[in-house]
Amino acid sequence: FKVSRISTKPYDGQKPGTSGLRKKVKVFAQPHYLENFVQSTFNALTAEKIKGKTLVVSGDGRYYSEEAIQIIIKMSAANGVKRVWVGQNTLLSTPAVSAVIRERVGKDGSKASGAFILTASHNPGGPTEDFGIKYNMENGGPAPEGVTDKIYENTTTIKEYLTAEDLPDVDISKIGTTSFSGGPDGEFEVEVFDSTDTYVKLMKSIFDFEAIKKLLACPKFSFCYDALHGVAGVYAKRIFVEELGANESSLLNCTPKKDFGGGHPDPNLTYAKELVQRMGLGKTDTEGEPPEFGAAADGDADRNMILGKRFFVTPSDSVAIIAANAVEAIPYFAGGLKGVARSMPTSAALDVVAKALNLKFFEVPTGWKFFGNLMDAGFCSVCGEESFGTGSDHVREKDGIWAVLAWLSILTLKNKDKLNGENLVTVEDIVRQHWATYGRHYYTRYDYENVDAGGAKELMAHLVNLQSDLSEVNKIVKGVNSTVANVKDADEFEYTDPVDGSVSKHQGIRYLFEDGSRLVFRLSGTGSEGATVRVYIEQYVNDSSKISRDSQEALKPLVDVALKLSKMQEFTGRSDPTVIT
Ligand code: VG1
Ligand code: CO
Repeated sequence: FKVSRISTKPYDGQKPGTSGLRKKVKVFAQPHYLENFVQSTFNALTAEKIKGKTLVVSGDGRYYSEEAIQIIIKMSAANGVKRVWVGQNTLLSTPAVSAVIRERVGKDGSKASGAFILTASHNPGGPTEDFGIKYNMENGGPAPEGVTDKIYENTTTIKEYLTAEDLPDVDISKIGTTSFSGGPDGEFEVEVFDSTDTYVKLMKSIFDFEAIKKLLACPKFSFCYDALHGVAGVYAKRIFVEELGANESSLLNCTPKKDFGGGHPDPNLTYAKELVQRMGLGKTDTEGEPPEFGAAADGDADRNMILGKRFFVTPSDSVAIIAANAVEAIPYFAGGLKGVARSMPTSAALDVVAKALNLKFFEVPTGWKFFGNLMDAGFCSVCGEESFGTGSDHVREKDGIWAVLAWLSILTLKNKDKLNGENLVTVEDIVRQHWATYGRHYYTRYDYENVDAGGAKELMAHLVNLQSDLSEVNKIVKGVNSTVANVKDADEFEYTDPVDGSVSKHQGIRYLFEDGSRLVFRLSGTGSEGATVRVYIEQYVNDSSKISRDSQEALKPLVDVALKLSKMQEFTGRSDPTVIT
């Protein structure tokens, strides 16, 4: 094949956000748009990290993935990449990509040095919806800010890209290797492989599948998993049904679709409607008794929502409960946890566990890329975000299926003597027991999606301004509700990476109250249109008579304060949030 140099001009706005570049499909489909980003990535990595190497290219299978993969294959060949690995039918979950980079060995002993992940994660897909791309490094984790900044810089000056125009399209529906000769750097190869093998092997090395199987076989236990038509379905079938013996009818929406069946593949109480209904949490009653355990994933299967019968587990509690039980419940952690970490807006439930168990603890900015350095340095085993992301150092991404297996392992542990008749310990029991031991962090997040970007910026600027005068802040607080504690501190979160010393500024506006309550305000970095304002609201109670309230009710005074302090309605024109989690 021949290498062509194609002239191009920069596009505005190719700055990767919290997790890669996400735009409408029609933006990505403009001439040279994707090509500019891919070439800018190659240039940022430098030829040394590209030439002769193996790259993984796959994703959640959303609309435009097939076209994008063929483009990236041709550009890889032209840039001197030796080998491209593609999951069958373009499919690899984000955590599976991470696992493939870290674990998979090719026939000739080759290992991957990085990956393009094609996903916009929890954003909807289809011709009028979102596509996305991000680059992961040789440790299996998202490119750090140093690299994404360089990629962005390159997109602003790019003049040409390299591609192999005459390379025929590769059939990515069939497993096998296709070789092409005659390139300037010798042979080039595309290998299409099974999307699940490497990942399933890894999961089997972490969890006790035999024990979990017994729980699933117990007549008193029932299970339901909703993949929201994302890539998780492929793994759910293989792991829950084929390996663990769950009934096929336990699976909802487990056939991946390019447009996620028209839905919003975000596992929360608003968008995972069918599962919420089945678990008895819907507005109307379901027919019959809901399952004991339910879970859902987002489009690329790195997120998870955990539900019990008529019971929602807040993600911030979920990671704390996993950390508290990991050593006993999960063979991978039998030797102990190296440490734990959470993102800043995530509740302090994990902090309390870390303290009680005397574990190293870290608070990082939003986005999984910040956990990777801690894990590589051996500082952290389990980590999580309030945004339905939970994971461990088995890969360098959050992992939706892993979180479900972790919960199944905890349920297995708590029920090990009960499988022959007695009533089972439920998800709700486990959470309530946790609150009784460690106290409860009431937690909620209000999202105002797709508001005017200008208004959102002004709102944030106003909140920063306000921080200079806490007596003024406390006047507003007391004016809204005199029972709310005083604000004792307010700042913008800034993070210095303890491993490489890099500094990330402006990572969210915090208001910290005397009783430990917190309000956090951030703008989303994953949207593709307008702006999304996120408000995180948290309150800790350690008095056992106060841990059983409804969380929206308990948090109402703080929510009122948040809306007043931020002048939410004034700046965004919204009287209500789009989503409450
Ligand atoms: C959101 C979440 C963040 C998560 C990120 C990627 O980012 O808040 O916690 O890491 O999505 O998740 P933001 O900037 O929109 O708040 V996913 O599942 O899109 O890879
Ligand atoms: Co995701």
